[in-house]
Amino acid sequence: LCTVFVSAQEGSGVHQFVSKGNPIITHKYTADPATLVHAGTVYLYAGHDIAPPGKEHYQMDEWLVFSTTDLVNWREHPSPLKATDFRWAKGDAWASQVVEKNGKFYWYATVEHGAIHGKAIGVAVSDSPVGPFVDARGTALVTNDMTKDTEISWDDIDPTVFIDDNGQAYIFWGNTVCYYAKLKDNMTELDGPFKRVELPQFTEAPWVHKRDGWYYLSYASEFPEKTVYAMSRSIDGPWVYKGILNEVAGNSNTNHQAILDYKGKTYFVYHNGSINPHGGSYRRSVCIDELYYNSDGTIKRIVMTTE
Ligand code: FUB
Repeated sequence: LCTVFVSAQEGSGVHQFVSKGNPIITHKYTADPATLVHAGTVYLYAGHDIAPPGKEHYQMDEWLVFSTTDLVNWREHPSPLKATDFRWAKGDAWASQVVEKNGKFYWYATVEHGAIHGKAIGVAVSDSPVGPFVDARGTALVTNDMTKDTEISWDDIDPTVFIDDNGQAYIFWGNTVCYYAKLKDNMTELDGPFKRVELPQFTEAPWVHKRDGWYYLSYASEFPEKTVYAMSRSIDGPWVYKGILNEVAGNSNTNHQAILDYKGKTYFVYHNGSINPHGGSYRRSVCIDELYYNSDGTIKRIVMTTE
């Protein structure tokens, strides 16, 4: 891996680096980005790919957090959460997202459950966007034995949480089937039964955002994946498929997006496998490109500056 520029700040555990284009982080492999803006700062949460060269499977033990106020100069904070910080989990720090509600930060994360076969979703909480985070429940929020629609044991992955203008929070997640449910005001319990979202060729990685009265649900479709999106006037649908945002992102089967509004621009944050020679689907790297809307609210196809 090539290090762009890294300098340790004595004693703080925070490292600084300058991003010189895509991928934005080159001193370690980062995947499954999720972004949060808090008090004028962008926080980027990512999984940490550590599969050694030659291992063609995910190896991910912890999540990482980075912050910036210009998308160029970055700070890397000490890892604030590991999969095994959920004591009921046995590993696999897969995709996650952090949201803020009532001054607390809630981290919804995919892990492998230790006792119930398959992937599960936990939630950790902190008073700070950079942690420390602690398991908020002591048990999983969603487990594989709750959702019976598929044969696979990894259908309960990739949580994304969206808080609507009235304060109501929703969690969407899934692989092969996209599920969603309301969250209670405490953010740590489902509020009522979960439902399915009908979407064409849904694979995984849902991300929900809202703009000018439209709800947008972007997601990974097919495999290798492309990112596509649907729009709706209601969070409960019906969702109308609107097309492709980007094609397979350079040398990785997955590209797991987040959509970030910051300082008047919108950004498409995703990962690719472009760092050679080892990159690929299990050694991924976060990238950022601008996202543009058409006047009718639809989204233009992303121009990936790496390709
Ligand atoms: O990083 C592990 C898995 O790969 C994620 O949960 C999926 O979204 C895909 O990116």
